[in-house]
Amino acid sequence: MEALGRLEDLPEDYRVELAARNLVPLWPSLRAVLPPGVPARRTQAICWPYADIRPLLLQAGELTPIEKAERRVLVLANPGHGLEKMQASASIYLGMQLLLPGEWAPAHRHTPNAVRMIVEGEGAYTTVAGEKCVMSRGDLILTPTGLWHEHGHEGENPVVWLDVLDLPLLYYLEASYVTEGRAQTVANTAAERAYQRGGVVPSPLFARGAKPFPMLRYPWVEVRAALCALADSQPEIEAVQLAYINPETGADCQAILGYSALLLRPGETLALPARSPALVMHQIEGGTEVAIADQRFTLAEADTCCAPGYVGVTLANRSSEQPAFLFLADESPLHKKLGIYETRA
Ligand code: GTQ
Repeated sequence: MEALGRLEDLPEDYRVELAARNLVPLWPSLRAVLPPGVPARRTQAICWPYADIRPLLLQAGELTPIEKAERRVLVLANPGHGLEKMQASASIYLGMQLLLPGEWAPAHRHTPNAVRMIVEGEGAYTTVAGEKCVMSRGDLILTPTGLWHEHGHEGENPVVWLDVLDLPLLYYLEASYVTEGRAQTVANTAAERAYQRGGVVPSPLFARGAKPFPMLRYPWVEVRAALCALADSQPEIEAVQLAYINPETGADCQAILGYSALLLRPGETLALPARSPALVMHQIEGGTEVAIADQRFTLAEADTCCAPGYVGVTLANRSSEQPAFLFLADESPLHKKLGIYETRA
């Protein structure tokens, strides 16, 4: 590929003329914005061990009362983007949130979509659009765009969860904002029970549900059991992986980021192909050796790491006796909608 003219090749007075009129020559930057073959990526392969986060998060609990934080979160920031950008990848935000017994994080709703993966503790809940979603370790709770949500805690010990949002994308689109609200009235609980069996959905008087987000809580006991059943029933399957979907449509459960749960069989090594979206991995149970290009991480329970797009990722269960369970988040729904989704061998 031919080298193109540089900015310095242009006469100073010409460059000044251009800048004065808010004009920029393309050719000195063309290769930077359209690099050959593989995109430029700021996203670095990074691991955030929970053992590092936990003491600092508990310290935040002592330093900053919930009233002064609204959401008491330490953001898992990728240094490749600059820490102040609060990005794990181009489109993914990750935060570890702490709620102490008796605390309440007030109701609001915002344009970014959020999900929570519960990391530790019992007794907390999120109320989403009037539905009280109990938080237990490994549960996935959706807070889709525009739905009211607030967090409360009726238990005895700190509760911690991982927030995953498409905030960086919405912020970049100049479409990220919040609306404050009053405490919600709990209208119903455990609507997820209506969708507990795969292949059947409620159809009262021949009518199907019309809610865009019918299922808000995906209990870990159910997902774990489904993973184990899949591993048992299909020993030849390439990967024991389940997608979190909208049970009414079968589509991804949210529009921008995609979520799945993965079981690594005892002793299993799984090579994920290089794909265009960035990928976040969070260890729910067990331990995993992760290889991302020439980087190596060891994930213990509650650890989180991320990989840029267009690189292969290899996952190896550290145990030869127990399965390992991972929660995966990626940008594939977005890439598919944009028509830029790719897998490379
Ligand atoms: O719990 O509503 O990590 O609004 C960032 C923004 C969590 C939340 C975050 C939020 C929330």
